[in-house]
Amino acid sequence: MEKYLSYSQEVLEAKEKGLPIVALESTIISHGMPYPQNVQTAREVEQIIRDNGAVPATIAIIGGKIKIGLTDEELEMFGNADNVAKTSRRDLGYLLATKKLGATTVAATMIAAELAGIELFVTGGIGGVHRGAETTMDISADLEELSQTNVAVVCAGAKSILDIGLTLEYLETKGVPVVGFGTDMLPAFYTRESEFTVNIRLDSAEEVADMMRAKWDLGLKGGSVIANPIPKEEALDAGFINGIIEKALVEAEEKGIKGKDVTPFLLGKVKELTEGKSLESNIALVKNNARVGAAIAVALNQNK
Ligand code: PSU
Ligand code: MN
Repeated sequence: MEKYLSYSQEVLEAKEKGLPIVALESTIISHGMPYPQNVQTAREVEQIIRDNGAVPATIAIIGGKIKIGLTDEELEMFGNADNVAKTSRRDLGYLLATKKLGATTVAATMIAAELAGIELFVTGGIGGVHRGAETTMDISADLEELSQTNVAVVCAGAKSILDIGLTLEYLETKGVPVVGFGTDMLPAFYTRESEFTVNIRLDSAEEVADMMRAKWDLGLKGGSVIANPIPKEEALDAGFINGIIEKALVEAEEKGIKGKDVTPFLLGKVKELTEGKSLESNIALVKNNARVGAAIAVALNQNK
């Protein structure tokens, strides 16, 4: 196993000292945001995690290894190269064997984090059940991963490019806890609320850590969705953003966008149609998740 894992100096030291570590994904860098905001955000998110008492580990596939913790040059490369594959569970073996560059999705980052002994992962948005999935069967591998891999995932809820109701049903079937962090409503990424409630509300990092520990102590496999609402000042008007998402969905349909290209296409389109406002919100919510995630990682390190 260790032959496929490689750690940055910072993460290696954190592991030796038993410090709290927060995993971060690289698809958000390579396929979720444009250059150079992607690299700048990745750096700032790492720093927020350090400032809040944990050690960041951005994860990606390089040279036949799963790299846990990227150097500054590697972050730059993943933000700017056009030969980086979006890497989910199905792609890991192929990318390691061929030594190609891979940016890890939520699913692949969870797998890597678990292999590296990291219990907490911060991102912006998870994949889910897409609208129209009853005919396309487009359901993100992220959801299956949440049901079987032992990593808690902090995100800003489910985006309305997805069918939020079906995504919640899927998670319920698979036994994945969906926690509203300081909220009774499931946040919808760009907005603080959706029309759906969560069934678990927790108000502190310690409560989240205790819930995860109890689940894992029981031997129950899988992670959880810790849904943390975007800060008020950065949230978009629900009517405005949902109208734009509708337009983006129509265009994706007309262009015949399929498979792994759907989510990056929709994110790019929404950014274009909001004239960059969605990107600003996206950056703000990831940073907000980094603060909460670092606190949960600290608490998980204390209740081991
Ligand atoms: N949502 C975002 N930004 C992202 C993603 C989702 O707001 O960058 C990425 C994540 O890496 C997630 C992936 O795991 O998209 C889901 O892709 P798919 O829907 O193809 O499973
Ligand atoms: Mn998909």
